Amino acid sequence: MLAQLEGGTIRLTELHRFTGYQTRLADGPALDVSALLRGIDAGLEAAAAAGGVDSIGADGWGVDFVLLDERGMLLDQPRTHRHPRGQHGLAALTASELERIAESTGIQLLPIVSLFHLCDWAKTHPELARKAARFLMIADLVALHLSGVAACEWTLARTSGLLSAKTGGWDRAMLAFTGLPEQAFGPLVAPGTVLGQLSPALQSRTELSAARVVAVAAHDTASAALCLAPAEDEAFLVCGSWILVGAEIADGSMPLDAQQQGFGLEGGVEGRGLLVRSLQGMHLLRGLRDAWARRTGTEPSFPDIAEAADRANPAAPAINPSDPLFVDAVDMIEALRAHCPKLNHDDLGELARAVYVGLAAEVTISLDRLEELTGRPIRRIRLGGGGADDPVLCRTIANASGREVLAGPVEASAMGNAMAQFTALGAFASMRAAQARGSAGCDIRSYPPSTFRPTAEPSMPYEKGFS
Ligand code: LFR
Repeated sequence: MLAQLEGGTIRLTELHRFTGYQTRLADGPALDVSALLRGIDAGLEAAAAAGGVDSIGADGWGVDFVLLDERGMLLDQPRTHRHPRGQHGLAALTASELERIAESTGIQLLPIVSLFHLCDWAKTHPELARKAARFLMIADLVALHLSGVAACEWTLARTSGLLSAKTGGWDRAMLAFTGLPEQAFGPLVAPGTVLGQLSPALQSRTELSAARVVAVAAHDTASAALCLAPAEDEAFLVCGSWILVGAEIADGSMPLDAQQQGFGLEGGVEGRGLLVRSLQGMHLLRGLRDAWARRTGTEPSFPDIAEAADRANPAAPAINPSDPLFVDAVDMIEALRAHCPKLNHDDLGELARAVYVGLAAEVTISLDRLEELTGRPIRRIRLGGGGADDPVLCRTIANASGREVLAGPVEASAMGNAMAQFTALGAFASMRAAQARGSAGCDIRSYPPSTFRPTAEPSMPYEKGFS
């Protein structure tokens, strides 16, 4: 994304979009790092063609990581957070160990957390584990590729389950759980830190001239929250593959009971904490689209799916999207059938509606819990990410939760990323100042709640999902 500052507001233009860096090995889902970095380089070439840039920053999804040896080579092909090893790592820990992890780190105890993946990987690869010289999250790996500087950006490292919620630094007891050498966990840097310059090799390869590489709020959720800037009586909802429901609170003060209610405390910018619950999100609709395309030979568009859901039988059941069954579902229609046999799996609209209504119900439950935990009423929802483009999702959430949804921008993370860069370059006095003006040009759509509340029998009690 190209970000340009015009009269104090930020304008985003898409330069290059790519996929193809997710792959599947015999043991489960993995990442193709070369494809990822090739896509980044193609983006740099597009930036050069657009006239060049002053700075570059990488943000990305949480919890996925790589391990490098002392020559900077991958020790093993990274598996994604959807890989079953996270579940194995978590299951191997005792209840008191898990309690200690929850207390020290403030994380949600989900199988996707890096700590659980590392525990299992180190146990099954003891030889390789001994050689681990550098642990990096994916956006940090991209920043290393850009700048040659290996650093762990703090909001992103926070998703690993390896940082102390009290000190903000690596938690040595957590590192000990992983069984990796402590030295592999290098310096942590705050969002807004200038890491260095675009490496000379990349400059000549992409024809992009010198640009600063900035560590932004590298966790996409933290960048999105920075853009969405929720007020005291607002929650943020970042709707991508995962849906993150949360509110900003003072960092370091985990409300009592928050983790039992499925929430964790993550890192925001300028000392803010994000009280967040992760729900499975648009991944369910994407999986449904792909499975439908395989069955019928025609790929429905997302607007087609949303429209079909809108017209579907209102008496059909809804699903609980937090069923672990969906995390790594290879065939989403089969997974929906296994989860709820009563659904008509030959009816795309009925399947999609079950997802929409289930998502909206989980969001509503999360918002109600958030109100209780923070003691603050939530009157509005600031919704960013891909879901902001889906009127059926926005309307269903507004109606189910009885709260106004303010939807947009779709590229909330990229906008927050740009805010951190412009602040680091001195164009804004602080990230708060960037928040106040930066996204003023974004198109925000309002979805007021209607008095009609969709009801559907849940196929599984909502308490039973893993979050
Ligand atoms: C959202 C996100 C979530 C993390 C999920 C998985 O994009 O960063 O915070 O739980 O991705 O990586």
